[in-house]
Amino acid sequence: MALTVSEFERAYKEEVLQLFAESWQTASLDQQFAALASLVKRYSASDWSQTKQAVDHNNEKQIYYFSIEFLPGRMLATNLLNLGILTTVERAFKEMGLNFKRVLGMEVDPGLGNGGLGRLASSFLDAMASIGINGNGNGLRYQTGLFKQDFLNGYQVELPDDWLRNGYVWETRKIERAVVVRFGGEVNLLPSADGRLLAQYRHTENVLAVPYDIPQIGYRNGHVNTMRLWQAEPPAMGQPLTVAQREEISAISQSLYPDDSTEAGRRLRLRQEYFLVSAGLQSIVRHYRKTHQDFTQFAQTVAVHINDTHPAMAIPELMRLLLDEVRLDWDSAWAITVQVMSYTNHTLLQEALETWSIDLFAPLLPRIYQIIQEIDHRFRSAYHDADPALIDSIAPLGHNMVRMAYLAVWGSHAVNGVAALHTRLLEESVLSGWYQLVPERFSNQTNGITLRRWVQLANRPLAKLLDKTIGSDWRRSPLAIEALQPFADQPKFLHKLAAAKLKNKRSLAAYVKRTVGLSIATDAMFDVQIKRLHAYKRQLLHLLRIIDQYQTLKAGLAGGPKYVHIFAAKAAPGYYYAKEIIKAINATADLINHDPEVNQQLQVAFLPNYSVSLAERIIAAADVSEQISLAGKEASGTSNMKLMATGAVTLATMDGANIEIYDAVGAANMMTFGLSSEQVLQHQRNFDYSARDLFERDPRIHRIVSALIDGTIPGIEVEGQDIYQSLIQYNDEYFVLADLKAYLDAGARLDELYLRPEAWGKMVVANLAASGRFSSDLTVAGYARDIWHVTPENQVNRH
Ligand code: 26Q
Repeated sequence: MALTVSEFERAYKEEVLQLFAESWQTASLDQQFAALASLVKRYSASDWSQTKQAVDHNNEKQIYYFSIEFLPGRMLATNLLNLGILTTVERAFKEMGLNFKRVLGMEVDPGLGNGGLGRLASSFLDAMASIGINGNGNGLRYQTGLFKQDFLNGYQVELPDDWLRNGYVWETRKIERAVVVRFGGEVNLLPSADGRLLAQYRHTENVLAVPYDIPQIGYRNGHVNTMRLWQAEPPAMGQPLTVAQREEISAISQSLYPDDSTEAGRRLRLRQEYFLVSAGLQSIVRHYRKTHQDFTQFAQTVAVHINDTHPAMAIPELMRLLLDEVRLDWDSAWAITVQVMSYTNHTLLQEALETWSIDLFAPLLPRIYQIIQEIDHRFRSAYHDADPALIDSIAPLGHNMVRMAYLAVWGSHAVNGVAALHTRLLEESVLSGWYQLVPERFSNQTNGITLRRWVQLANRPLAKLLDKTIGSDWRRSPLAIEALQPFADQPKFLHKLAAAKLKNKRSLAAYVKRTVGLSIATDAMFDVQIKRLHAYKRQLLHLLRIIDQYQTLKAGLAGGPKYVHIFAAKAAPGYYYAKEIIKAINATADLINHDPEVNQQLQVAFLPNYSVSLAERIIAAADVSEQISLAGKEASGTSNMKLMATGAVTLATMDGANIEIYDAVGAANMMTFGLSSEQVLQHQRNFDYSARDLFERDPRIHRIVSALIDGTIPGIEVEGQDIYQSLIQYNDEYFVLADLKAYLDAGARLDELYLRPEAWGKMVVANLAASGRFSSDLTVAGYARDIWHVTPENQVNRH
C-alpha cells in the first residue's frame, strides 16, 4: 500500500489518542504496540474482506489447512513488511523519537505448537497468502500455549504460558459463526422418509465451538487469508450444566499437549482432535451451502489438508456430514471425501504413529466409529483379491484400535512426506503396504521456511547487504539469491558479510548477557543446535564433542578456534531422559564457563525457553548449524534450512532435508559425517553394533564418556550415570558412539576452515546462494500443483 511517513505519523498519533485518550508522547510501550497493531488491522481490513468476497463471487477453490498446532510467531513486523510499509513506519518512529524495536518486542509470541510441525503450518499460511492461494488455517485457540521453560539449578522447570492475559490483538471473535460439536451419547439408525437410515443422537454432550479469526496478510499482493482458531465453550442454551460439566467442556481448548511425539491414549487429546475437525468441517459445509444448491461442486471448491494424523478424523467427519446432514449415498460421499482430503506424514518413528484404542474411541465418538467400521469394511471388500495378510496389516481398524495413519492414506487422494529421504522411507517401510496398493497417491514435498521472517526481518544486516550487492529481487523471487554466487571470490564482499555476522553476534551476546548473565565472546565461532530435545536428535552427541574440547584444552593442547556452543531446546515434561540431557548440558556449561583455564577458548550457553522469537535472535548469529540426528529418524528438519539461509555452515548427518541441502550446496560447502540410514538399518538387522566395544577399545571415546561418571562434571551424579548406562548398558539405541569419531573429525575439519576466513566466507556464500530453493513459497507451490490442484495468482517457480 502507498503511505507516506507523515500520513502514517498523523494516523498513528490519532490512533493513540482515540484508543487510550493519551498523547503519543506519553503512551506506554504497550499502548504504542496496540495502536500500531490496530492501525495495521485497519489497513488490511478491506483487502481481507475483498479476498473473501472474491472467493465466493468467482467460486474459487479454498484450501483449509487443518492442524492441531500453529506457531505463527510475532506478527507485527511481518504484517508491516507484507503490507509494504515497514520502512515507512520505521522512519516515522525514528522521527517521533520512539523505539520501534522495543515496540515490536511487546507482542506476545503465541506458543500454540510444540515445534517443527506447528511452525511449518504457520509458514504455509504465510506462503499461501503470499503466492495468492486461498488458503486458510483451521486450528485450536489454546488458552495456554506450550509451557515457558526456565532452568533451576540446571533442571528444566515448566511455567504456564498465559499468552491471552492481555488479549490478542490480531483476533476477532466470530460468535455468529459458532457451531455445535457433539460427543458421546447414543446413536440409533432409524428408517426415514427418503428410504434410508437416519442417524439419531441421544444424550450427547454438546459443545459450542466459537471461531476466532486472524488475518494472514500476503506479501505485497493485497491477498489476505484467514487463520481460524476454535474455542470450546458451554452452549448458551439447552440443558443447564454443572460446574464440572462446564469445566470438562472448556478443557477441550484449555491447553496444548506439550509433547511432540507420543501422548496418545488420552481421552482429552481425542476430544481436542474431534473438536477441531468437526468445527472446521461444519463451518466449511455451512459456508458451501450458502452459495451452492448441491454438492456436485464441493470437491472442486474445497480442499482439506491434514497436517499429520491429528486431524485425520476429518475423513469420517466429512463422511458423517455428507451422509447424515446432506443425505448423499455412501459412494458419492466417499468419492467427494477422497477428492477433498490430502495428508502429510511427519514422522518415521514407529512409536509416534497415532492409534486409538476402540474402548476409548467408540463411546466418545459413536457415530464416527460406526463410519470408520464401514470404511474399514469397504476397504477390505475392495481388496478381497489381494493378499489378506497385507490387507489386514494396513486396514484402518487393527486389533482393538483405530490406526490413524492408515485411515488417513485410505481417505485421501494424496499422501506426502516432507523430505526426499523421508518420503522414500515411508514408501519402503512405514507405509510400504499402502505404497504397494496405491503408489499413485504418494509424492514428496520437501519442507520450506519463510525467508521473509528469517532473512528479511530477523537478519537485517544481511538483508541490507544483499540489496546492495545483488539488488532486491531476492525479496520477491527466492531463487534470485543465486546471483550471489559470483561474490564468493570477492574478498571485499566477504569482509562485509563477516561484518554483518559480527553485528548479529553482538546483538545475541547482549541478549545472552541480559537474560542469563553470561558474557560470550563475539570473536568466537557460534556453534548452534536449536530444536526440541529428543534422544534421536542427539544433543548428547554434541555434548560429547564439547567434553572432548574441554578435555583437550585441560590437557594444554589448544589450537582450534574459539568456540561458543549455543543450545536451545524444550523437553516434553514427561520425557525423563531428555530432561537428564538438559541437566547434563547445563552442568557441563557451568563447569566450562567458570574455569579460567578454558573459558577464554570455550563457552557453552543453553538459552532457556526456545520459541520462534528466540530462534529469530539465535539464527542470525550462527556460524555452525548442528543437524546431527541419527540418519533415518528426522523426517525433514527445518532449522537446518533457516540456519543455512542466514549464513551458517551445516555440520550434519545424511538425514531428512540435510541431504537436499547437501545436494544444493555441494560437498565442499557442508560438512557431513556418520552412518547412512541404510547402515543404521543394517546394524539393527544384524545386531552387530556394540557400543561397549567402542567404549572399551577407543581410548578417546573412553575418556569422553567416562567424564559422565567420574566426577569430572559436578552435579550430575544421577544423570551422568543414567546417560552412561543408556550408552553402555543398553547399547546406545541412537548410535551416538558409533558416530562420535566421525563427528569429531568433521568438527576438526570445520575448525580448520573457520580459521581461514576466505575459505569460510566462500562456504557461507554458497549456502546463501542456494537457500532460495527452501522457500516455503516454493514448497506450497508444489502442494498447489501436485495435491490441491490450484494455480497461484503470483507466479513462483521451483526450477
Ligand atoms: C501426538 C499425539 C498426542 C500428543 C501430541 C502429539 C504430537 C504433537 C506434535 C505428535 C507430534 C508432534 C509434532 C511433530 C513434529 O514437529 N514433527 C516434525 O515436523 C517437522 C515438519 O515437517 C519436521 O521437519 C521434523 O523433522 C519433524 O520431527
